[in-house]
Amino acid sequence: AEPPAELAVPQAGQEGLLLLSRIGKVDPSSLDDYRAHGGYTALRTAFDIGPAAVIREVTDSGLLGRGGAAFPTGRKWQATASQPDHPHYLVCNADESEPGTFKDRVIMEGDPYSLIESMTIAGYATGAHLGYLYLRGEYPRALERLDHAIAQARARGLLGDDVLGQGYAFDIEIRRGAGAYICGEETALFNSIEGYRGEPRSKPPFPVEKGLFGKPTAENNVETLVNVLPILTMGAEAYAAIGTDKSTGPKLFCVSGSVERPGIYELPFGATLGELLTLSGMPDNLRAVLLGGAAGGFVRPDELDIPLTFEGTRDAGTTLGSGVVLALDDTVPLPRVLLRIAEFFRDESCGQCVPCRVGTVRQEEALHRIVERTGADAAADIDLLREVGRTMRDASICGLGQTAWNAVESAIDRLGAYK
Ligand code: L3W
Ligand code: SF4
Repeated sequence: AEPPAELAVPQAGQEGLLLLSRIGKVDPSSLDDYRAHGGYTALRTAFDIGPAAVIREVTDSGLLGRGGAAFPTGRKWQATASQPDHPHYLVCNADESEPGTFKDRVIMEGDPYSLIESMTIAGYATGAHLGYLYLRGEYPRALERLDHAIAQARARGLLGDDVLGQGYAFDIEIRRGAGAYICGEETALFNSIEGYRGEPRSKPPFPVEKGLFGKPTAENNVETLVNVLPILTMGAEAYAAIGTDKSTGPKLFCVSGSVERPGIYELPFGATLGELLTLSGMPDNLRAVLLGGAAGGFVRPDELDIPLTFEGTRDAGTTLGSGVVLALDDTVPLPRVLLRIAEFFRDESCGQCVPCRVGTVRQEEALHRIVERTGADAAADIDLLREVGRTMRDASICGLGQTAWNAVESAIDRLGAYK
């Protein structure tokens, strides 16, 4: 098969970046080069201060999960570390499948050792000795680079029975997904690793208590984990000074669609949507922006002053999700985009619960009738969409069903789609 194209990182090599600083500069196949670019200083700091202090730093930094749900990482690590049941596991969620999301791929392909170092720190803090890296199956280059990096780290005593000679044992195993979006949901991911169908479990119990193999598990997104490196090297206080009070630190944004310079951008939380789009070359005829991915929502060109923070997007009635910013100009047929999103959710529903299994089919059918003008009454179909959407949101087991109507709802209510 053709190797996948390298992804665009328009800011690659720019000074002052915290997450992308090594991308394009460091040789991703060289442990020595990683070390020459500051690699493994954070792990040394972690060993110097001990696991409890690492968790304290992460808590004080205000770091929130970057996979979309913004749960406090320090709280998750503390809850895992304090469980009496053993063993504890660390799971890195690298099943990056949200449409329009490609930030984790850039880190894994361009700076793979940073993820290995971060996972080692997370394992140390939470009392885990084994970390699973669950990688999206369609990321062959990331697999190759991570495989190589893990082997090198093992050979050089940075993974294994005695990491850095500090008496701490930690190793990483990669598990590949097989193309199912639902396996990015943390408990479906555990089932997939355990060899079962990738179906979400009911929560609670939360993974911190009963996760992988029924044991206490800290599960974090790739971007969440690599933020731990600047937190430990610069200190929680300096890190927390970046961004806003409630959304601290830097954030990676995945900009795609009708822009001149698509790719991954790193900005401190608090920049506005308009500032990001200006950086990436906004079109004059912008029609809408999909924020947060298929599970997110559309905003209008007159809403570009929305601050890119968890609280700012929530206050504006939308979501930051995993950082998707998909721009659509007025030549893009919006109803077709909505139909495509509905097809995606219908395809990816695991079918375990009725509201989502049936609702995603009914949603697609209604949108299809509206687009093809085969229905008797478009207004009645929009009413049906609302009813089905509400039921999916209220009664689905997991985030897929709960968010499957978000984009369509926002297109109807904010963009006036189908009028
Ligand atoms: C301990 C409690 N832990 C919650 C943990 C929970 C999980 C995290 C968030 O993701 C998002 C959605 C979309 N004690 C806890 C606790 N936790 N309460 O915190 O939990 P939750 O349930 O709010 O969200 P979630 O189901 O993990 C839903 C996004 O995911 N999404 C797609 C994302 C795609 C990517 C990608 O492709 N890279 O990230 C789809 O829905 O934004 O907000 O760990 O265990 N009391
Ligand atoms: Fe499966 Fe959908 Fe139910 Fe989630 S909401 S468990 S994806 S059927």
